[in-house]
Amino acid sequence: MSSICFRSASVKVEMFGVFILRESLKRLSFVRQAHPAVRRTTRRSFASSSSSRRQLNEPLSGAKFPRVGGISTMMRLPHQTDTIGLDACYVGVPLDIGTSYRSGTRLGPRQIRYESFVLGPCNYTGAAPFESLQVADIGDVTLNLYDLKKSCEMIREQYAAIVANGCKPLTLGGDHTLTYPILQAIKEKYGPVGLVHIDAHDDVADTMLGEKVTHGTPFRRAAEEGCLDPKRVIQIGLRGSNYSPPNDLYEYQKEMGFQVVPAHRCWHKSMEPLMEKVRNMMGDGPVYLSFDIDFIDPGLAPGTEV
Ligand SMILES: [Mn+2]
Repeated sequence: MSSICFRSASVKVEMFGVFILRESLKRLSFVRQAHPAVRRTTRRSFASSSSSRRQLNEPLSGAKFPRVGGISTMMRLPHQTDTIGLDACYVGVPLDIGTSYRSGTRLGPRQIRYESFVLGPCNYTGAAPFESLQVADIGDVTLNLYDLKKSCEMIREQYAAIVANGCKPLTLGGDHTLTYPILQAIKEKYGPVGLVHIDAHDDVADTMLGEKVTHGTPFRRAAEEGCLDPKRVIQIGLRGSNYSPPNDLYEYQKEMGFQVVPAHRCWHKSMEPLMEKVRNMMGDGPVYLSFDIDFIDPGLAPGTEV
């Protein structure tokens, strides 16, 4: 998602599912060992019986239908209104009434879909998710944009239905408030999950302007309600100015046992050792991935919120 340039507001991309994470990590290591042509052949021969029987969706090719046309779905995948038969689904949450600064992320899902038209089904790293997963775009959840708490309840209810059959949601946001009700729904089905949170901010405030539910509080609320497995939580990329001196930073995370990797610990070095650590931390349990566009330097992704 980092290739998407979205200028007007911050955008969260959320992914859930240990299967997807494990598969993509496997492929990232596999790609170093084989030429793409060899790898394609090999992977097809390993296709599971269920996926080889199924007709899997593919993003509509720009060679078959003009990129500027077609239905405006994520990656030009088919649209369906439920998750029947899906391993994973793209779903938008056009919410921005939980933000403390610049609004506009309600336009995020629509804009991410627009920018995704140029994406193909695989790339040079060897990632080819549509060869083994059935994926579709199920559109956006409905919200009440005049009532944040009501919207959270609506998100939780709709995500409970989305994950009920095991489908893994790939969420296009939307401000970070939305992660709290999604994690509530996921906990109902899977119990506490690991969390890989990539962001400039930790989003574990207790309150903002006296409110418990905001874009700066989702992970504290989720932890309080047992949605997270604290020993499998890692926050990567935190940076910027703070209200506390350096020695007092991350008190909450220390108390909870969360791992924190500030941005300056990522500079000028390979991320491979860190990713190895993340893989070991997460193990075989369910994992939720939350990616905030402001993890990317504003020089490359300007105009985000906070
Ligand atoms: Mn952020």
